Amino acid sequence: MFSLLYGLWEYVFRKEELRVLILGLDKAGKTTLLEKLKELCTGEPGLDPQSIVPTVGLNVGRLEAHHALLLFWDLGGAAGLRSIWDKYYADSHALIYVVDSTRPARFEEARGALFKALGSRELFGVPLLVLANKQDLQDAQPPEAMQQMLGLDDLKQTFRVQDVSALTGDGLRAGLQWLVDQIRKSDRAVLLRQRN
Ligand SMILES: Nc1nc2c(ncn2[C@@H]2O[C@H](COP(=O)(O)OP(=O)(O)O)[C@@H](O)[C@H]2O)c(=O)[nH]1
Ligand SMILES: [Mg+2]
Repeated sequence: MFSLLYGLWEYVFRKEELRVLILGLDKAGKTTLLEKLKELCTGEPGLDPQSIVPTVGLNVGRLEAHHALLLFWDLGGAAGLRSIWDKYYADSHALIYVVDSTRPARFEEARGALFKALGSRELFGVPLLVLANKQDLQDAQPPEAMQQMLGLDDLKQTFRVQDVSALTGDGLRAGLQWLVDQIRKSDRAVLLRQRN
């Protein structure tokens, strides 16, 4: 009897793990973002930004926020490393795409890599949070300009552009809250639940 009730309790209150893929070009600020998210969610300081080195493989972060267990995958963004991105598509509930707002010269490359990913069948309907990063720097483009320059108005799925600084943490809580809300509303979450 106890185990039956416990099983029911676990079923009702168990927190579902939501998997979030973090993509973007190299040096966009993905790893700095993940470390800052860890700090915001746990209260413990993340890695010192000075000690973050370019990501070759994968960084993983497991965090609890907004009543959800979140598993983040931060993949290397250098051109030669982007070929492994698609191994993670099918299992992701949501996508965070990080862009360096101070580098207009790379917006076209960032747009190309994003649309290539979104063109994959395995990312169909994925909620997308685009982070216009490095807003602490003076020459950062505002999010409206980024939305236009990245051609996001052509997108079919739910998306939001959030101005953030991965270094200071500004804007990250609002972005994450939006993403978790969107995951909960998305048909994709239902599909992934059925598959697991
Ligand atoms: N000023 C500023 N620098 C940042 C920010 N985010 C990342 N950086 C810097 O950008 C560089 C690349 O960051 P990193 O997290 O390694 O980028 P990744 O290749 O996308 O993982 C590092 O020197 C970071 O300190 C930010 O929000 N503001
Ligand atoms: Mg990195």
